Amino acid sequence: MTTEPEVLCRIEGRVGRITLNRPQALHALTTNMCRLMTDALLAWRDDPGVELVMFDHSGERGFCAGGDIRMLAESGAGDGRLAREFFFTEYRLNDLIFRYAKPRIVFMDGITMGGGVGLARPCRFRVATERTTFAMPESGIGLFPDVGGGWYLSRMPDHIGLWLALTGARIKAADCELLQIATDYVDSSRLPELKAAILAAPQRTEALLTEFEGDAGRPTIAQHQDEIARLFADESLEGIVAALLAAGTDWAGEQLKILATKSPQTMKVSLRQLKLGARCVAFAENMAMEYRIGARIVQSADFIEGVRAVIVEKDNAPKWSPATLEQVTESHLDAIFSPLSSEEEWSPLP
Ligand code: QUE
Repeated sequence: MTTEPEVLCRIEGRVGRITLNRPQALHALTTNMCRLMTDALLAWRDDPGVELVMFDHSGERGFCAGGDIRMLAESGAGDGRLAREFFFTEYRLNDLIFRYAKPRIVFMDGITMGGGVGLARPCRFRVATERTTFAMPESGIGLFPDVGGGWYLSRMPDHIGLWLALTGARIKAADCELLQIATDYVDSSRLPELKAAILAAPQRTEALLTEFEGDAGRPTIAQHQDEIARLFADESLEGIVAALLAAGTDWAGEQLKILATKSPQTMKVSLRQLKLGARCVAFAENMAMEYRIGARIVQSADFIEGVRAVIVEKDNAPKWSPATLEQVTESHLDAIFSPLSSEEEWSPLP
């Protein structure tokens, strides 16, 4: 019996092509997939035959749902070694794509969440389609918006990145363009033709994208941008909740209902992560911070409970601990963000 690799890495013409190939799990990333992609990117870095790197996925459903959450939770419930190994490997890959000297193009044709965002966002050309659904949904499972969320989300205008992190809101292509999550919009029916044209002439990628550019429609976030800017501006989460309560609009009420279902620990971690990420000068500095958080959070009660409630048993009724925002103290957060021992700290690929 032959088993297909979880990610296909090959050279087509002058393009290094990486196709996620774990369709039964919506291409959720495993440590093995991250290693395969890293090895290919390192081999192509100095290969003059490779001009462009292309990321896409096999089959019809979504680009990438995130990470192998069940494995992470099982590991986290034990010694956490495999979970830390996954984050270490995944963040090195995120950082490698970020500083890669050759152009990268990604097709976010469908679900692009969590770990998928970590692959897509550092690409130079980021193509959305009418099937694109973007989110950082980790607050719903007691994880945190990693893979560079501290860097990218904190650099979005009007606190929209914080809103995405706290609520896990799902957004479509036009919003992705507004937030520069996507650089281009192409109707999914035209992707086969566009990909073939790029594979035949990678040096024409930018012109081809202009030629194939479609209309993503109106961004829905625009309607709420002023409200997000005003209501998600406070320095503290308690302040943000108070602002939403005081606003008294339907939209603010909906946001409060959503936040009431999310992990208080994750929400406070996310706020501090974005504050620190905004101040990072190098992307790798942000990733080292996120690795510290990940190493702790993966063994926390909330992550184990969140995966149980949302992914495994699907009762969608997680019991968070600490149960309220007030109970998540600054000293609890200090422990999550504190440096690891020097052997354990994250470092970029040499
Ligand atoms: C938060 C997450 C993930 C999630 C749901 C969340 C995540 C992830 C998946 C997922 C979805 C479908 C699959 C699969 C995994 O869901 O990271 O294998 O088939 O991978 O609320 O972070």
